[in-house]
Amino acid sequence: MTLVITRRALVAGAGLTLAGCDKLGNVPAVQRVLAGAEPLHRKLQRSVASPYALAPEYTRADMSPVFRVNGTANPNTPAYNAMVANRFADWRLEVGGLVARPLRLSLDQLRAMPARTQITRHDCVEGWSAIGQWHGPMLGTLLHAAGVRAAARYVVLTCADLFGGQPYYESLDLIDAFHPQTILAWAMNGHPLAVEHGAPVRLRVERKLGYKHAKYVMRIDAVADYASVRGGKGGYWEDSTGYDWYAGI
Ligand SMILES: Nc1nc2c(c(=O)[nH]1)N[C@H]1C(S)=C(S)[C@@H](COP(=O)(O)O)O[C@H]1N2
Ligand SMILES: [Mo]
Repeated sequence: MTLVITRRALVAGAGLTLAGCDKLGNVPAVQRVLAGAEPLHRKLQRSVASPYALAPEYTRADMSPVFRVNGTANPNTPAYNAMVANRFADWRLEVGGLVARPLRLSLDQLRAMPARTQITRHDCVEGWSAIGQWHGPMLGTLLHAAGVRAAARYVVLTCADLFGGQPYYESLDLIDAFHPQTILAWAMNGHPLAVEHGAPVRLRVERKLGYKHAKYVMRIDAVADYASVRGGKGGYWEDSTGYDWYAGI
């Protein structure tokens, strides 16, 4: 029962105005989830900042003249190269797992969705930051359309680039998935997303470190837990180097 109420509160959060976000943080059901059986470090992070606090947003004048490229600069697989050659006309974003209505969206369909524009700072653990403008629908809007089932607690994003034959992947809890600044960006600095920055669509999850911002997103699955996914730590870097899953900033 608690889960159902919580899920509704989170879905409502996706549609809130920015000014309303503080109020959502006070919803008892949301507080219960925060105080629930979460790992200690996550509980501590949530206790010092509202889960709906927003990352700072900047002005056009603050935008970095050069936004560094990190990690994969081109997936360069036969499947990806074929999609690039066809200007992503055959690309489809699949939303599945624990959802009532699985989605299969074309780039045109994604671009037709209501979108948010945000100028934010990207912080990479390798010691660099850059400010850029991102534009795309809130992930929450897609999850709402798909109808996340009560058993779901996380979303797993699977990418087009391969590491040792396995795709890059990342995961978020539903609070971060429905955060207003968590978007599927298809434009950067006013232009369609370039291949080196994750074309055609990459995640922006502005309260998190750089490696959570999955580029080349192909699939999004709602899951009850990520322990049974791949290495069990919730992401490519989490599995391979022990980087923190929460990665809050
Ligand atoms: N699919 C995919 N997503 C990824 C990566 C990657 O290698 N593959 N690298 C991550 C890291 S460590 C960072 S800092 C950012 C870099 O994004 P940028 O190239 O747009 O600067 O993407 C993140 N998302
Ligand atoms: Mo990074």
